[in-house]
This record gives sequence, structure tokens and C-alpha cells, in this order.
Amino acid sequence: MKLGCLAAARTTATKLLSAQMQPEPKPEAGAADFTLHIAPVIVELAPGRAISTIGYNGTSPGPLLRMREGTLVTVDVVNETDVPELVHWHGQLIPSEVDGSEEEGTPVVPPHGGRRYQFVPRPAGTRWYHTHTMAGADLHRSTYTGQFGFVFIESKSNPGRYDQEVFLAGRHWEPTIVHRGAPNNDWTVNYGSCSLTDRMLGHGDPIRVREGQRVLFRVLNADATRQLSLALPGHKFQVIALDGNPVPTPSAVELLTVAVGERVDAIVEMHQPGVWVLGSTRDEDRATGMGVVVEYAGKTGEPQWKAPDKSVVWDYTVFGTSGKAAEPDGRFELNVMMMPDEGQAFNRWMVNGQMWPKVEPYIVKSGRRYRLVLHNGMEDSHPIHLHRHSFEVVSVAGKPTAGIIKDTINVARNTTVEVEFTAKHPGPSLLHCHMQQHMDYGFKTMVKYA
Ligand SMILES: [Cu+2]
Repeated sequence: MKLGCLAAARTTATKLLSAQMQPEPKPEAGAADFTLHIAPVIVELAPGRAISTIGYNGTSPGPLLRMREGTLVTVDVVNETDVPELVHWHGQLIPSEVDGSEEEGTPVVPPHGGRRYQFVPRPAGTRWYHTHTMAGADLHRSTYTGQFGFVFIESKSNPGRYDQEVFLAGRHWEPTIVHRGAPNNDWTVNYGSCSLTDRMLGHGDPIRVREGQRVLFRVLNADATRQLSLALPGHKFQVIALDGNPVPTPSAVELLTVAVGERVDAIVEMHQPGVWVLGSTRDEDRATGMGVVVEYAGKTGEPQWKAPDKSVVWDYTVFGTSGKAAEPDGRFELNVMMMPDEGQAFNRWMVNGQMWPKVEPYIVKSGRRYRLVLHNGMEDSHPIHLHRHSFEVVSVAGKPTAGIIKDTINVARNTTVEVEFTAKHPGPSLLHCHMQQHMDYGFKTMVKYA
């Protein structure tokens, strides 16, 4: 990649996500590399469509934080709100004290106070940061707010050849709780608007491309509860990384499906001159803002949309290899159960028949490798996230695979997914569903070191 292209790419990213920060030479000893202010913000998704929420540094998404793998960073967090906060560094292998999870013992950032996070960023790749408080019935808290942003951890090696780099974070806004009937018979959260940039589809700048360019999209699902499926008519996504980690078999696909908390890095070769919608495959999501216009140089007109064929589905295993996992040192099962409808908003969840916080943690020994068998017998899908560790996907719905390294994985309804992790980051580690209303109401447990 040429330096000029990198500069251009950064301009694009800046345009889409309003701000980014790189560590600057410290003017004085003890100064932070980054400072995040948690405070009320108005997100103007479109003229007359302003969302009043909480964000980082006056924007949402928050600034893109560029860190260097292996180089200590200091982040000062200033909480200007009336409630305790936590900043979680999603996808990083860092100590519990700074991971940003109260369950692990990370101290909160007190209301109208501050706290310093210091850690060595790793591994390289597309990571993100977000609040890790519980929302419960308050849909103006936690991941329902605008408290999220990208962290990009630069590696020493070249991540691939591309001409532009574009960061996109999918989000739904204006949540309300509703009950839905069969087959789910559960409570779910509906939304009034969406965004993939800091504007709704049709507002803000398009992504401007030239024929022949290779554009690297770093896509994050920063939603509280909704899965994201994206397509760009006439184009394919060459998926090169999942959750920021290079995949063993980069493959071109028509559809990107990104569960809550996940990231997908994909390169698109621009060879269909025109004006297109890069957007959600759900019509109602596109209609309420989930998308961005891709505009080729010299082309004008209404942005075009065409849905991929219904037979096109997302399958993690196409990005894996056929290697067989060695027998692990230990094995844990995770079974999730939704409590029968109790007649009040929000369902409660049990893990292995236990209700948080009265759960038995999974006990691991340092240096050992463990298989986690994630069973989902429910009608909803669950994006399951393990803190402070990466895991290798071993099988998805009975299909074996190898070499895919992730920190969050979607377990589709009535499916079993197996993953393996090596216990090499001592300290309590949260294991939970990333859907906010599921983790709020019980869908979490812990991995602890003996
Ligand atoms: Cu869930």
C-alpha cells in the first residue's frame, strides 16, 4: 500500500466517522495518549432527525483510536454523566483490572469523575470500545447509547493491499420494548432509526470510489440487540478477517452478516461503475437509515439497490480450513434457557440452569486448552462473547472447521457451535451473550483460573 493511499483512506474514514485520534508525542510525563469524555451528545442522523444520547468526545461513533500492537497506551476517561460508567476494550487480551467489566473487578469510572486505563494493546486488528454497564429496563443506558467506537491496532506487518479504508459501524436507534408472538413468544427491542455511518442512508457524504480501486471495509455491529446483514449490489466482499483476525481462507461473498459485537474486514474491488446502496438486506432497516451510498467518480443518479438472492447465506466455515482440532484438555457445555413468560417486560435467562449472579464459573488451569460447546435451543440467535481471550472455531452446526480466530460468535437458533481457547490470560473473564437485554437479564457467566 502506498502512503498517499493511506492518507486518502484516513480522510475517508474521518469523513464517515467524524473524528479519529492517534497517540501524540506526550507533552509531559504522565499525560495520556487518549482522553475520552463521556457526555451527552446530539447525533444528527438527518435534518430534523436528532438523537439525544450519550457519546464519547461529543460524537457517536466515538473517535477511531489508532494504537500500536505491543506499545503501552494510557487512556484517561472522564465521566461527565450522573451514573457510573465502564469502557470495555472489546477483543483485546488485557488484564481484568482494565478490561472494562465490573463482573471481572474493573473499577467503574465514577459519575463526574475520572479513571485511567493503561494497557498494552493486542492483538493487531479491528477492535472496538464500548460501555459495559447494564441497562436493565432503561433503554437510555449502556449499548443503547452512542458509547461506541473503533480501536484499530496496527501490526508491524502489512495487512493487505488496498486503496481506501472505510470504517462502518451498524447501529439502531430509538429503542422501545415490545412483546412478539410465536414462535419466539418473547420480549424484543424495536427501533425507530438506524445508521451505518454517522448519518442515515441518503444523508451525509457518499463513499467516493474510482473504477479499479480496492476498498477495505472494516465493518462493526455496534448494535445493542440487532444482527446486521449487508450487501452491495453488483459487488462481492472478499472477507480477509473476522473479529479483526486474518482468516485462513479469504473468500468472496455477496452477503456480510455481522452479529452484535462482531467485526468483518472485507475488500471490495470496484468494477461496476454507478451509484449504489451499500445497505442492510432488511427493507425496513434500509428505509430507516441502515446504509451508505457508494458513488463512482463521474457517475450520478439515484442510488441503486438490489437484494441478494434469498439462497445466499452467511457461513463462517467458508473462511476456515479443514484441519481437525486436537483433543482439548477440558470441555465445558453451555446451555441457555429463557424463563417462561412472566408477564412483564424483558425475559430472564438461565445459563446451565443457573441465574446470574448465582452461577458456577468455568474453572480453568493456566496453559490448558478448553473446548466450549455452546448450545442454543431457543428461537433467537445469541452472539456469545468471551472477554480477554480469543477462541478458535471448531464446528458450526455440526460442520467442522479450523483456523478461524474470534472473540464473539453467533450461535443461531437451534444450533450448537464449538470453540476452543487456551487459558493463558489469568484473571476472571466474562462469558456472555452480547445482546444487551439478554446479558442484562441473566445470560452471563464467568471463566475463572484455578
Ligand atoms: Cu442472547
